[in-house]
Amino acid sequence: MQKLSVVLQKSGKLSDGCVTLFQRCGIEIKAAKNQLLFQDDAFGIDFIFARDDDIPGLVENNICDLGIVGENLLQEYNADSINIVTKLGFAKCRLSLAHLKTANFSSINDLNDKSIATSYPKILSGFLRANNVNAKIVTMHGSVELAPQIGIADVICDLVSSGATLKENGLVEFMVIAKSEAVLINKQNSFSDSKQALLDRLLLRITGVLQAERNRYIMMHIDRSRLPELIKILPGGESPTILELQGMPQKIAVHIVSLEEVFWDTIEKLKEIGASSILVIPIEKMIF
Ligand code: PRT
Ligand code: ZN
Repeated sequence: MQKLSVVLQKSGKLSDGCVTLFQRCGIEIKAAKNQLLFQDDAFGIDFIFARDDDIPGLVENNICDLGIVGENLLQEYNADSINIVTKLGFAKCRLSLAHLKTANFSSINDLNDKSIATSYPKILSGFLRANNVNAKIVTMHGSVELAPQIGIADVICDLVSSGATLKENGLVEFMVIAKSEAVLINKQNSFSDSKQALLDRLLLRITGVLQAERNRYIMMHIDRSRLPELIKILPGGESPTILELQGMPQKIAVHIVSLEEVFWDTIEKLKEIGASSILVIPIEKMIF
C-alpha cells in the first residue's frame, strides 16, 4: 500500500495545532525534537518537518501530497496549482496595519506617500492597489515591529494574534487587511487508488474532528409547551430528541446537537423560557 506524505512546520506557531489535530484523528506524531521525518505505519503517513516557507513548494513540486500552512503564507506564495482542501480552525491571526502610538493614521488615504514595512509584500501591494493608495513597501523578513521605532518605515503591516507584541512595541493596530488560519493544502493531482482511499479516510477523520469542535450536545428539561421557542433559540435544533420525564407529564428532556458554539447569552435565553438542568457537552467526533 502506498503511504501519504504530509509536510508540517517543524517548530513554530503551527506545530502544536498540527500535532493535536492528527492526535484527535487517531494518528500519533511521536517525533524527537530534531527529527525531520516521522513514519506512521499504523495509518500510513510519512510526516516531513520543514520551515513553513518551504511547505507550499514541497506540495507544488509533488514532493509531499499534503501540507499545513497559514492562509497568509499561501496567499503570499501565490501558487495557482495549490488547492485548499479545508480550513483547520487553528493558528488564527490577522494581517494588520499598525502605526506608532504617537502617530495619527485613521483612514486608508493617510497611507499615501508613506512607507510600510512588511514580510507580506504581495498581499500588501494587492491591498494598496485595490484601494488606490500609493505607498512605498519595505520588505523585511522579521522584527517588522521595529521598523517605525528606528525610522525604517512609517507604518507596519504584520500578523497579529493577541495584540501583545504591537503593544510592547508602542504600536496601535488601525486596519485589518486579511484574516488567516491554518489550512490543509494539496496539489490538484490525481492519486493512485490506494493513496486516494487513504486520503479519503484521513479527510473523513479531519472533518469529523472539525465538526465536533464547532458543535455542542445540549441537554435540558423544559415545559413541553415551550418547545417551539426553544427551537428558535438553538440553531440546528429543528429535530430535537425528546424524552419523557418520569412523574412529570408536562415536562420533557430535550437533546439537541447545536451547529454553533453555545454562548452564555444563549444559555440565558434558555433560562428565560424556563429551561432547567442545562448541560452543554463537547462532542468528540461527529460523522454525518
Ligand atoms: O521557522 P518558520 O519559518 O517555520 O516559522 P515562522 O517564524 O516563519 O512562522 P511562525 O511560526 O511565526 O508562524 C507560522 C504561521 O502561524 C503564520 O504564517 C501564521 O499563519 C500563523 N500565526 C498565527 C502567526 C501568529 N498567529 C502570530 N501571532 N504567525 C506569526 N505571529 C507572530 C507575528 O508575526 C508577531 O510577531 O506573533 C507576533 C504577534 O503575536 P501577538 O499574539 O503578540 O499579537
Ligand atoms: Zn517562515
